[in-house]
Amino acid sequence: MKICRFKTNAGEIRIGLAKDETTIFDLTSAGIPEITTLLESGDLVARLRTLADRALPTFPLSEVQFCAPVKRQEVWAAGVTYLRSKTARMEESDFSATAYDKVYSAERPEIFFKSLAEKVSATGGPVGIRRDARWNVPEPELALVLNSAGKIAGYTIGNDMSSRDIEGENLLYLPQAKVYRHSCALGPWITVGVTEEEVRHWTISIEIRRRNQPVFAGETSVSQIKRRFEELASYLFRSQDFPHGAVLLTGTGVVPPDGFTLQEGDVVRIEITGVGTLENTVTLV
Ligand code: DO4
Ligand code: MG
Repeated sequence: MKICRFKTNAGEIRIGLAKDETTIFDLTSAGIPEITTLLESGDLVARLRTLADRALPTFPLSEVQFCAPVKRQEVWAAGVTYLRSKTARMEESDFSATAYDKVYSAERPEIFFKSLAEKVSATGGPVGIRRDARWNVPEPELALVLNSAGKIAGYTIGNDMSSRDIEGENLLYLPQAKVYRHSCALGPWITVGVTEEEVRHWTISIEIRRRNQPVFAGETSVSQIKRRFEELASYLFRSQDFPHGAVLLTGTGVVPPDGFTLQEGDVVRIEITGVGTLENTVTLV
């Protein structure tokens, strides 16, 4: 089952449940105030089934706009969880190569802060490339949607936009390489009621188009993530409280070739089987 936040033609933000490929149920009309409320439910799938059985109003998907599927959750990101990410980063920086090598196999994963909810771009919105960086890439990632107890309530798509030259120059610059205007996009759906084993069969693919021509395409499997999802979530929640829940990106396994950098106007399309497609246009920030 898939839930979302969406904006109506009248400009109201509402919570939706996918009815079929073209229609959503309006859960706001059933008294669901926010997506975070749903994610706290003990048996979310049963609750959604009960809601779907009621004659709720619907909206055609073609008449609404997706919002980012977060309202108050902080967004965090795990890194170097795929072998591909480790080797790409070791090549990008002699200076930090040992750190990437070590964290890949260390007990404690790399986890960093990525975004406040209100700064996240929705599908159809912008993703940024820094004007003081010369090597910018998208990072297509599976995102865990966690409730306030740290339990995985669902899964969405994340784009962890990154400036590789800034990151490669010195690891202490990581927050600047990772956190800036429009550096994070999420959505469109949160898929619920699936197990980690099922999700590990999903594929993550990315296509970047420039003036309507493909300039990069790549693909990986969620099965390539080295760590268990619960392990990543439990480290995020160690000595931390997230009263509204949190989103945790799980790292990238697709890295464009070293000569590739994003340009303003490029369209980044990330698809995860089981969730949908997150599409954003690159803007210079
Ligand atoms: O340590 C750098 C960031 C790693 C990252 O974002 C990833 O592997 O996806
Ligand atoms: Mg990343």
